[in-house]
Amino acid sequence: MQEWTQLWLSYRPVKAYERADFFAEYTLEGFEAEHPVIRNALRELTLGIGSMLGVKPESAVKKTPAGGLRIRRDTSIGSEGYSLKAEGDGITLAAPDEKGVLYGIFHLLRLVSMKADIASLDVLTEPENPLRMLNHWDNLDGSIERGYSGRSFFFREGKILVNDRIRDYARLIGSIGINGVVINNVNVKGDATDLITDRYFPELQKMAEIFSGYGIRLFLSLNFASPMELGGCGTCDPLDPEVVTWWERRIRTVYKALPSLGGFLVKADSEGRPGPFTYGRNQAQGANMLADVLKPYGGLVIWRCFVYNCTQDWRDRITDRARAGYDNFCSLDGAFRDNVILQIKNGPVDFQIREPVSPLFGGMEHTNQMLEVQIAQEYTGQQIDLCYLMPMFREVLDFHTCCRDEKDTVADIISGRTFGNTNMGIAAVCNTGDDKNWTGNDLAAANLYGFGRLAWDMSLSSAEIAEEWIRQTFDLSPESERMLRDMLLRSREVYEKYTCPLGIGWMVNPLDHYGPSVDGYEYSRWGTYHRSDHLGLGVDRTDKGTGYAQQYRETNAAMYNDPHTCPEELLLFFHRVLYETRLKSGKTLIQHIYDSHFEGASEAKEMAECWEKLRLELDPEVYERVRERFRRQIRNAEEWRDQVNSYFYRKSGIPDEKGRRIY
Ligand code: GCW
Repeated sequence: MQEWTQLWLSYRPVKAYERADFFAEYTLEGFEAEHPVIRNALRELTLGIGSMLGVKPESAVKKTPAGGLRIRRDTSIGSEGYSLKAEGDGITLAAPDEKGVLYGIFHLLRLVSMKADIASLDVLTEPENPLRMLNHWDNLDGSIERGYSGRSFFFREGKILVNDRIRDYARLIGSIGINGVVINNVNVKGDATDLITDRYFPELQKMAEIFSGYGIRLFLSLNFASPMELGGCGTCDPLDPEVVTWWERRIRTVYKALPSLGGFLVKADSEGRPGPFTYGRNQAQGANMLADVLKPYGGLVIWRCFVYNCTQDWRDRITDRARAGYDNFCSLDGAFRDNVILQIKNGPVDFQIREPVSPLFGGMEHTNQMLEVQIAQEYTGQQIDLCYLMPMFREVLDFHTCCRDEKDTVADIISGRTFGNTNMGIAAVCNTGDDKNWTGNDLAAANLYGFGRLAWDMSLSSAEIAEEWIRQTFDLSPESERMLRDMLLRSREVYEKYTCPLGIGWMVNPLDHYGPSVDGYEYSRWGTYHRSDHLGLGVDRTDKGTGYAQQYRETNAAMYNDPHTCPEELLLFFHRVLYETRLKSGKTLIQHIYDSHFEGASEAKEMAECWEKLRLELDPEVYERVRERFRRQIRNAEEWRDQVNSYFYRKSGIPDEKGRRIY
């Protein structure tokens, strides 16, 4: 029995493919067949084409092939890019480097697996984001923080695993263009602190080698307090010479063992993790100290901006967690070394189903920045509920920050187009684990696939990505493909409808973050309040409230500040609104809450019914696995509907106009 699936790389036979002859032979010009990346690319070509078309691509080095696949070096193409062109009886794949060849081969395999016609193929593509990363929150004991797909395939009981699954993981993510992976949780504790010691170097070397064969650089999360925890220093003050010397020695040893290491991801001064604040230093002083130490080795410091006060008093209405990222970082714009990248969550709070875009995008002009999104569905249904996230990511990427007259979107900024920075990109908190199907819910793999594709090409639409993924993953009739695509495309909105209204967020069960608990965080220290009472709800983040809206550039600040121009889906994020206030739909706020919750729960049921229609076309195991998740989603949606509606009915005393059942 197969221990794990191959997701979109399953290479099912493609019948009657007209262009099988294109793949019978290949030539390689300007590349060494023995280069690890080329070797893997050719191995993949042989595997994929053999399995899909029953043809074994032969090397034609010594002959002059009439057609076939011609792979050649072309340094006029941007790094990691490639072109594919159908010419005569064959195809030319041109690339500037080995990685371009690998990506070009995966592109061809994708086209064949989608049964696309390649006779007039003519593509030139270069990745928009220099860094396209996955962040795993895997712990050394094998658990995964916010993991919904089993246990870690990197770690078990304090040991690093290096096996065939790691290779398949590298193939899968290499095929969608991922070029950097952080394997351990940003909360670095216990054994994980030792990852920068010889205790783990031999396995890390093997892992880095497998990764680099697929164009991927290994990164590690780092414990800022290592000088104290490992080195016996009395401090980890970034300006203390003893601390700097300790880091210099340690990093020298690390790079001696792991010369290809990309660098480190750091969560400092956040949710109890140590950082420069303890010593009265700012975030730039902390990050720059590490950056200087890493500089000689070409290492990067990816420094997270998730820095906020997590011991707030709920009575305090002045402190606003949404403000924290900007308050802690924006004034430091320009103060960071060029090998520091600030990694910024898409929203100002924490990966909710609906948040505005972080005002740090467009706020900082002289600092390398990466966007951080979360495909691990912590707050978006935990890979039980269907929630295809590309529509959300598209909204973030397309958001106009108004920092310039043109090229002002988040996509422009993170790709370096706006300010000309080079160390830029995008990262996702990953949704994988050692479950047979990698992502728990088979449909959640669309988020992994989609993230990689979008990171490469930010002009792809959510629908295009869904279609590609479906075609490569399943074997469905065109009508069923469309139905599944439509399910994916509407799923985020459905989830939003039955959970938190109009951008208010939270209302989840504390700790595990699945299912409703409207007041779960209302009287806690986490700074995530909805402030509901008998008259209304929402947080006043305008100039009369916490002033968060003023962190945006002028046009956006004015738009958010006024409830009439604030996008309605974010209304309660920015404004306190009374239950009887009319929305643009003409409905009152309270009626909107009732209606959207009834709708969301019934749409969840509809999606489950759609899935059931696909039964005969699906592998029974996949069908059952997803069906079981839909059953749980329906229960979850009903629970959300009833708890949220009852809560607001009890607070407001206003009945549902349609007289539906509220408890
Ligand atoms: O949303 C919170 C999660 C934590 C996580 C943190 C972070 C890794 O609940 O589990 O810690 O975000 O992003 O650092």
